Amino acid sequence: MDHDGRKIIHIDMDAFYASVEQRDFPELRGKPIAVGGSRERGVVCTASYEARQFGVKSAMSSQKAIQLCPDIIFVPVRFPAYRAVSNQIREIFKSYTDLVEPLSMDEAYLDVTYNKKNINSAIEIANRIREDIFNQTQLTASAGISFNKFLAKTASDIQKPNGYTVVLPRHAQAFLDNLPIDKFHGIGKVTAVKMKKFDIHNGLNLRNQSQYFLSQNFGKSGLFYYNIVRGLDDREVNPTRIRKSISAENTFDNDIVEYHDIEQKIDNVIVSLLERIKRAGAHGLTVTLKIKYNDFTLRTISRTVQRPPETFEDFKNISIHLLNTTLINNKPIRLIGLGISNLIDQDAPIFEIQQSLFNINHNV
Ligand code: TTP
Ligand code: MG
Repeated sequence: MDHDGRKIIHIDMDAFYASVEQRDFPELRGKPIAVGGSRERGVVCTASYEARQFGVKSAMSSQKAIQLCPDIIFVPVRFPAYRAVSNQIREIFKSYTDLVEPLSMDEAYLDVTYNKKNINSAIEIANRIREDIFNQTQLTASAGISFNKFLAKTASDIQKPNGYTVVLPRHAQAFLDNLPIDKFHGIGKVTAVKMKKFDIHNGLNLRNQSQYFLSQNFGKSGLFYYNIVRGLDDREVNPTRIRKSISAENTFDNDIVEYHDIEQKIDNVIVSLLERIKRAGAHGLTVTLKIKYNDFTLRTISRTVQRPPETFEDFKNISIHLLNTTLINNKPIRLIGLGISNLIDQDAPIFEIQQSLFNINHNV
């Protein structure tokens, strides 16, 4: 297998919010807990491993969680506590290398090909980092170790919690061939269902497809799938990547046409977006609505406002306005996305904010 000798580690904290809650409130240890939501309403951000045994997962409604696990305890989110841990683990990463690319509060890629401690073995580095994290935070993390980002990320999920998985170059093709299609990071739920309809159930099945077939059926992502299943991923670990936007989108199992349905799907996307915005602690001035029709034509339309929208209602008003401006009647829709960009620092005073802008892009 082709590779350039890089050593990439992906680290991801185990049941992050839930573990912090169990650490800080000993009465919750060993119990099934859900962070976020309440007995009455809402969505679970994450569940402790005790609750996962009952099938409770991230993004599940709290009602469903109670059905699966009647004794589940709901705990409110405490972002400042998670952010504090996030800062601690980033300092640990930086004591090994400056090539750290955080993906969210609880996970990051590290390129340790050259590292500050001159340790040759990436496995040793990953395990020292996990040990440092445990010693400093009393929390566990899992690691994936390989020669590119895709393999490291996919590997870190395999021995969760508190484990690590190594994918060496000589084992990579077998690892990928045997990997169920749902476990490929970057292949979403809807795409996985579509692949299964083509009888693509694992990496080997995927590798047997031509580049042409994959591009025809999966658009731009087709080439990415063609490459990753061969262990080809030359994306660099980018420590300066600055987050420019935050978005959420939803691809539907069945295309939708009715205005009422479209509105309801937008509501769902707003809920996901709000959660991501909160998690990132971000504020943005430009809202963009994206609609993909069933013939794969894509429309994006955006609006820039003077104060960052914060509430569900703020987003609803703007997105319905954008929807009404761009909607093509009776054309079935397969995907709706919503994002914010033009991110601002919430603590900085807002001196100059552009006039309200209105941009429409039609891309086919
Ligand atoms: P993840 O790393 O995806 O999940 P996790 O750390 O809870 O569990 P795992 O052991 O499987 O890694 O997400 C990190 C945190 O982000 C998670 O603790 C809560 C938050 N989160 C949400 O708020 N909503 C979501 O839908 C997901 C997936 C995560
Ligand atoms: Mg995690």
